[in-house]
Amino acid sequence: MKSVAFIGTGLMGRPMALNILKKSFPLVVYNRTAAKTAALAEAGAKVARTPLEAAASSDVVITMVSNIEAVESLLAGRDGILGALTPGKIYIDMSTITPEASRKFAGLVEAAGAAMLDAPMSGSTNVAEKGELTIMVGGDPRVLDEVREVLQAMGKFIFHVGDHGSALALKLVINHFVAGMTELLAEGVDLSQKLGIDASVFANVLNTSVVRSPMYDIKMPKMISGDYTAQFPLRLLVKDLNYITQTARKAGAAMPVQALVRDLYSAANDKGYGELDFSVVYEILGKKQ
Ligand code: NA7
Repeated sequence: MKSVAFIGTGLMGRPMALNILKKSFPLVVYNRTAAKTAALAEAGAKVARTPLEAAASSDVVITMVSNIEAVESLLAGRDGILGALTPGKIYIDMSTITPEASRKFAGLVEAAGAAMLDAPMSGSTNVAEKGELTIMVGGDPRVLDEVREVLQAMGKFIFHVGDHGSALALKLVINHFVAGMTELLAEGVDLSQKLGIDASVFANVLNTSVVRSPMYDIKMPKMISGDYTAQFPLRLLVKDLNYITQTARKAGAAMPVQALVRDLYSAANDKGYGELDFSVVYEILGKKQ
């Protein structure tokens, strides 16, 4: 059984690491803010003092952190993972970053003699807790085969997408839908309320119609109740929307709606809603009344 280092035990990382532990993989964890490893230590994980120490004692090293800068510092910064990525080791980055940055990191890892996969996922904290994430994988499929059981501890569906960065490219496309559809939902809820339509009738009809989405089942109650406890914090979606804009620009893809959607979420972020669930974008509409 492969030993695993899990680096980045935030909102998503913690339940994912717990699921690795539940499947009995030997696990060492590291988080910049050490207090966030407490629940994992209690569940039986070892806690490393540096990313390098975590990576040195493990066959597979996973990072699950906020953005490009975080991955870069954990990989190539002081006491970084790269120092321990010797031949035979596999590094999996599950953070949402750009395909371009990920390809650059894969170059560094391969130059050190190890292998790398980009493996972003679809699903928020509740799905992560159940171990039912959809995981997209970019990189050599033979490397994926070597770590499939580790990924299956966290995810229900594992898809190989293509070469380095391809899974992140797909992840950004999926998050374009996540953001756009939730903005459409917010507008639909707002309009239906202003037209006097009962919220539960609206929900029932929406979810038996051709535009139904499991995401609406989760996000509409948040808008109606005003309980925006974060499943996916707005600040991270805004980061993804900026990555989508950059990536689309370089690919020559015109995305006029994406630009509008990005600006709406950015406005909500600027209003101080960044730590709340991204469905809080609904509140921007409410306040226009
Ligand atoms: P969280 O809960 O915001 O957690 C982010 C994690 O990233 C957390 O462990 C942070 O450590 C870590 N982080 C952020 N910046 C750095 C730097 N510069 N160096 C080291 N570690 C850092 O996010 P989620 O768990 O919801 O999401 C993680 C990824 O999945 C993200 O890419 C999403 O878009 C999808 P901290 O605890 O702040 O010390």
